[in-house]
Amino acid sequence: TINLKINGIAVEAPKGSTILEAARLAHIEIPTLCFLKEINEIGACRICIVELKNGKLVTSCVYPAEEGMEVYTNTPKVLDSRKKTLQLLLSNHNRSCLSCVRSGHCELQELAHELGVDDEGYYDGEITPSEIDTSAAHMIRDNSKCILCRRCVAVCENVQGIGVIGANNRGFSTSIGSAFEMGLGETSCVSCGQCIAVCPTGALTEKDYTADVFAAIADPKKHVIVQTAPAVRAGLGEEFGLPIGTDVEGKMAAALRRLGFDKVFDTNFSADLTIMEEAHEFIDRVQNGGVLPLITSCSPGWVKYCEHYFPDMTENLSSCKSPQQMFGAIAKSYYAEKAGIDPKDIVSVSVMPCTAKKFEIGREDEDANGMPDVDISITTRELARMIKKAGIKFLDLPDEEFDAPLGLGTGAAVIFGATGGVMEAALRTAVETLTGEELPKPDFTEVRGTKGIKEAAYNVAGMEVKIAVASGLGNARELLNKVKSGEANYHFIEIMGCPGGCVNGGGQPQQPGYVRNTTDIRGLRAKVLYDIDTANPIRKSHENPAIKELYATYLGEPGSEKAHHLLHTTYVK
Ligand code: HC1
Repeated sequence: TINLKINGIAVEAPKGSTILEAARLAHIEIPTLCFLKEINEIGACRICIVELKNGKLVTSCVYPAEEGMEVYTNTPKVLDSRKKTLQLLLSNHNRSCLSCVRSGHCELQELAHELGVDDEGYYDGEITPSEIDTSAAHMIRDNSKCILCRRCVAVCENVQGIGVIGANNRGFSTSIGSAFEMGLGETSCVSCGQCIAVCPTGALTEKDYTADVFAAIADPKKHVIVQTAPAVRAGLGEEFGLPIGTDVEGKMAAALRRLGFDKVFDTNFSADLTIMEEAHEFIDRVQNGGVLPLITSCSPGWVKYCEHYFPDMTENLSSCKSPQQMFGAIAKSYYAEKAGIDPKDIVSVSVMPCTAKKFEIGREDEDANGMPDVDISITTRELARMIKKAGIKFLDLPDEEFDAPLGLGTGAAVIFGATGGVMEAALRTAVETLTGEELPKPDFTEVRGTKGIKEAAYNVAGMEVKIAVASGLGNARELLNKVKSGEANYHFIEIMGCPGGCVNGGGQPQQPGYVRNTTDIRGLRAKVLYDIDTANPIRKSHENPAIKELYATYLGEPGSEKAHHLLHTTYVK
């Protein structure tokens, strides 16, 4: 360790700490803007400036804490420097805070309050000309609100390994965008939305479809149903001030009912259905010499990535649609028939922690009933916006249940939202199917946890089954390159596009940089899902009574012709 003084207080910090980290040990949070730990450590924005004993100003996010150092974080010189930095940013910023979707939880706005920026008109003048990019299916870039912190560039390049955005031009004309000023929709962006998740301002936002949902609900001719992804219940509460890692499943169901949805269903139902189909597909490929490893296909960012970057591996992708899409296909066939509703009158809405789901609903071969399986996909953030707009007092709501039958899901389904969860759910069903015996306990703990790549091997009915799990596309690339080179060999792989899985999806509540840098957000949210799993009396997809009935009365067996028509899809190379 090393010993230093921060604002006159003695601090002992681990060797290798930055001043920012050492200050945290003294319970002082130095403001940051561009800094994202291990992702964007460029010391560029200079908001985190501190003063050394010799009067020198240094950027604390990258400057090493040293033995005997004396650091001051709040001198007039420091505060003045931070304010000037902020004023420079604000002088080239579209300050339409009243209408900005990030107002109230914008990191720039928060700093402006903290640092006492008091004359907004002072910053009037020329700002770098920019156009709003709406070309992508899932998001909007408004560079008039960009502060060039480069967090989006770093997460796209360093975490996802994609790199479709970067800085164009120089000086006052600098802007973030794609090469040759192409629209994002023209690039090989996979719609994961991790750039939105890290953006400190309103420069990057999902395409908002909340008005379409309100309009559908208000239309008396429409039967509007909603499904909620596993991970949404683990994130939504943050939008209402609850601590990260709060389970709001019951309040969420209550809120959706009060918003006016005709039926409040759950993607967990169709996650169980996905397991039935995917476990069957896995066993079939193993027993009949099919293409292995089988790779999961429920994460649309990952599927698009596979198509763009590993096109020779699309045959490894499971032909199963994602749970979102399976839900939609079943809602407009089985459910419509059962309820006596013309599927044309159904508006199928999904609430997802994901922005790529907005892209997925428009993919080819996702329209089993001659119409889109899902009509509108909104993010966790958009749902929160709707609840607030409707004046629903979320925190005061009682806990309510989902509606039957498409609201019934098992513990296996809810863990889909955390990396490793799909694999664990599939193993619970595949192992029992292959052995014909009940598992002594359904937990496959080797595939849990937020590590980027996980591996395990299981002896199943005399066969060694090797599996791997990767989350985040940088990790996916690493894993797949090993598979391609022959360095690693597996039977079954789970890949999720976002690091940590859907709990950390691009549509989840945005947490500011200082929280992201200090909190295991994905771990806390994942714990919610594992706790729900443990508490559920039914923890295996094949034991879901609503799924059993669906097969018994409608689909026949997993992999049947009808199941194939409704629940499976195709990929482009
Ligand atoms: Fe996911 Fe999935 S787990 S992809 O992460 O397979 O988005 O939560 O809904 O479809 O079930 C997302 C989450 C979600 C699907 C399921």
